[in-house]
Order: sequence, then C-alpha cells, then structure tokens
Amino acid sequence: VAPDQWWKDAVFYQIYPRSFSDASGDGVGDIDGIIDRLGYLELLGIDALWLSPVMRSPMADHGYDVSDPRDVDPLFGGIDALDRLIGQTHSRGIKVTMDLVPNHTSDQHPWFVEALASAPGSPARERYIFRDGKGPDGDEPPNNWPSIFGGPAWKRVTEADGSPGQWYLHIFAPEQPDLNWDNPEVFDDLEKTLRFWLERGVDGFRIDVAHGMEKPADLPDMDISGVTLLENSDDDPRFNNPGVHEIHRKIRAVMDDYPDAMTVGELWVDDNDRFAEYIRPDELHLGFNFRLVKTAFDAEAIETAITESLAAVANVGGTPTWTLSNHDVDREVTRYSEEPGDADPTTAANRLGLARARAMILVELALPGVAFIYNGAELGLPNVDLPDEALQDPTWERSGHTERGRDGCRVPLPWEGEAPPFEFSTNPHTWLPIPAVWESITAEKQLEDLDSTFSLYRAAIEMRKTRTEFAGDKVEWYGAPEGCLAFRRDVGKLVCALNTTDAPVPLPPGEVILSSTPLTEDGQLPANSAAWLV
Ligand code: TEU
Repeated sequence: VAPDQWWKDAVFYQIYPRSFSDASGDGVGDIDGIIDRLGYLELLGIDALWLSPVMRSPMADHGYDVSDPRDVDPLFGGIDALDRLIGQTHSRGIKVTMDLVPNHTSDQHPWFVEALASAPGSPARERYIFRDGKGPDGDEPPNNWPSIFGGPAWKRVTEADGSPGQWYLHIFAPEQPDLNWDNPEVFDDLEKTLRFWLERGVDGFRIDVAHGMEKPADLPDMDISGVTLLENSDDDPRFNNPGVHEIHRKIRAVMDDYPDAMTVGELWVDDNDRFAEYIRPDELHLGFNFRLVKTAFDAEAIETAITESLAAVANVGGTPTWTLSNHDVDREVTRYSEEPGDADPTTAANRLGLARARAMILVELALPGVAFIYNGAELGLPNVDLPDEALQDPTWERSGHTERGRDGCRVPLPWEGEAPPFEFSTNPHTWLPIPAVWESITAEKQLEDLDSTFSLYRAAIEMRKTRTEFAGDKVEWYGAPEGCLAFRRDVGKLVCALNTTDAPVPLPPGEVILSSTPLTEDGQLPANSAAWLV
C-alpha cells in the first residue's frame, strides 16, 4: 500500500500547454509560460498539474502524436524547462503529472520510419499493425473501421520498390499509427518511458486512450451504423478489448516501484461496472469518469450519474473521480447554455451556461474523490466558434469539413489587459485567436473580484481542503424538491444542494458557507444554483 496516497482527494488542474501561457513569444504556450503563472495556480489552490503532452512531436494532433517519448519538444522549451517546472512546482507543494500516449506513436517516430523502410512481415513492421489489403489488388482496407477523426482507420503505404503496399492501422489521424501491443518490445519501451520520467521527479501519469491499445487478433469488421466522430461505444472492437487489462497490470507492476506516484486512465467507457474493471487494485490508480461530461444540467440525471459512479467504484475498492470538461469536449459553460455558439460572456445564453457551470463546480468539489479542472474553467470561459480558416483540429479536415473539431475549447487563456492577446503572449498572432469580448473576464479582473468565477473556485477549493465537514467517502441523499438534489458527506456532514429549475426553491436546513449565486431571498436557493451548508 502506498504510504502517501496524495491523489485520493486531490484537485488536479489540466494544462493544455499550447493554450495556457506563452513565454517565448511565438504565439504558442510553453513550459516557461507555465512557470510564470505558478503563483496564479498556487492562489487557486490546486494540488496537482496534469500537463497534456509536451514530448517531442510533429504536432499533427498537438502533441498526442509523439516522436520521442523521452524528450520534451523544443516548441515547449525542451527538457531543461520541464526540469525547472518540476522543481518550482514542487517547491510550491504542487505535484506534476504528465500525459503518456501508449496507444500510438507519431508517424515520425524512428520505429515507424524504420517500419516504412522495411519489408512486409519484418520485425520493424511487427511493432505496428500492418496488414495486406483486401480485394484482388489489395487496394481495399483490411477492415471497415473508421478513424475517430473521420475517414478510414487504415492508410496504404508505398513499398521500398515503389509498388503499392500494405496498410497500417490508425484509430486516430494517419500521423498516429497504432502500436501492436502484442509485441513485447512495445511494453518494454513504455516501461523505459515510465521510469525515465519518474526518476526525473514526475508524480504520475495521465494515460491517453487507456481503454484502447489492445486490438482483437482477427480485426473483425464493426457495425458502423451508429458511429459518431470523436466517440466510441462500449462494444466497439477498436476499444475495450480484454487484453488491455493485462497491459494495465504490467504498467501497475512498474508503478509499484514508485509508491508515491499514480496513474489516471482516459476511459471513454459508459458502463460503470466495465469502467471499474480498469481501476481494480492491480490496474490503474484512477480512471477518468466522464459521466458528468455526458449528463445534462438536470438534477435527476446528475443524481443517477453520481450514485451509479460511486457504487461501481466502491465495488472494486477504488477512488471516484469527477470531471466537467477537458480539451476534447465543449466547455461546460457552452454545454449548459441553451443556445451554444458564441464566445461573448455577456449573452443571455452564456450567462445561463455560466450560472449552471458555477453550480456544477460546487457539486463536483463537494463529492468524495478526485476532481479534475480543465484550464480556463476557473475563468468561466465559453467555447469559441472560430472562423473556418482558424481551425486546426485534424477532425475538421478529416471529416470533410462537416465536424468543426475541438479547437473551440482550446483557445488561449485571457490573462491581463484590455485587448487580445491579453498577455497570453507578446505575439498578437496566437495559435488560435482570442476573442476581444473576453476583455471582461481576464484573470486579472477576476482575481480582484470576489464574485468572479475564479474567486468561487478559489473559495471552494480552500474550504474543501481545510474544513472537516468534507470528511467521509460516501454521500447520503436527502429528499429534495423536483428538479433539485441534495446530498451530505457521510462523516463531515457537509451538505450540497443543487437547483436545476428556473425558480427558487427552499434551502435545506443549515448555515450556508458558499453559494454559486448570491442568495437574495432568505432561505431560498436561486434558480440554476448550488450552495454548501454546514
Ligand atoms: O482522446 C481519445 C479519444 O478517443 C477522444 O477522441 C474521445 O473519444 C473523444 O474526445 C470523446 O468525445 C485522446 C486525447 O484526449 C485526444 O486529445 C487525442 O486526440 C486522442 O487521444 C489521440 O491521442
């Protein structure tokens, strides 16, 4: 058993490095930019950082295409910058976790370059998933699998002699060939990567596509009738194959040499019991539970999501986790607004979305377990509906311009000043344009405003860390008016009440210590609000 399971009730803050803060002035965020903002993160009160990938990468999927897993890309400042970040973050009492991408590599990774230069059937090809094509000329893909980003999941290569050749599998972009996890070299290399970063002082890893990696041996066709880009179902043969658990057990055996370090898997698994299998005691320490991302602002549905999540995780003796957004999904303000689309924080739709997002952070932070916050959520940022020419996510191209992709939630953060780029960078040409209408919601303005979303997050995190009322691993539900929920932590008795209706409702008994909306009527919880009581 780990001596210090610091992650068990931690608040993690996800940094999307391109979008957080740019020190070099090239318009793309970097590690020195993060170092410049550590004071802000300390003030917010978070326990740990999760950095989306900073390893060497040609950036076809902004770092999720890794060409050297044991180095940091010069775009982000190189490995010396990361060493500085680890040192300075630790000296503020904050942990650092990194993203690992074991399902695939970049097509520029030396292994893949070697595979392309080698003959069909050669050991170099056996590190990836190469197959002959179907049809008399082998000119049809080996099966019907679609890529998550659009188009087929197979690309045909040209052999060394110039002839049309085999196909390789890429569940994501063609620049992200899937590794063959049945080849022992693949795990051996991941073990090197794990130890490399742990020895440098990293406190843990987020594991990308942790429900992927293993593929069924016969690569059967799949039912593609209901397939949606950027999504997968539980029985999709591209994911959730039984052999994946063996991989997690091998990763855990390495991690157990570093008892203060943890893993959290990205698990797009809807069935809670199936999800929980990944966090059995000898697999991942934690798994991302996306139930709240997938649930509308509806008290009954939220209560069900929480109850089912807690029950499944308790069955395996695991730790619950909660998340409202990340770099792959629409920001919560936009999801909860009734007319999504516009970045302007002053529209009625975005004000409604923000009220609901503020309520939900009180729900998330009142629950037992781990909370993940995606950078910019603490400023209440909405998605940005970017112009076509700004879009960069591979989904935009690969879907034939039918899907706008994930850029809208990745716009750089507005820090200070009255106009873009709001001190995110000294360069006005930021990698995605920052809307001028964010002038009223910069970090600078929110830090000094006690009613701001930043101040709400800060107060909530501080209470959660310091007050004894948050003790207990379980929640007890109260009866609540229709469209509302109320639960209490079993030991400390903190009460969280949520009103998802459009009218005020009576508050449960107790003293309010925090509310997502100012309480104007005595004893009433306003519409689209939450409160904490003791
Ligand atoms: O995402 C994996 C993934 O499957 C997502 O596309 C997910 O299915 C979708 O967002 C659900 O709505 C991870 C990373 O988080 C993502 O940024 C990468 O593009 C992807 O892996 C490939 O590495």
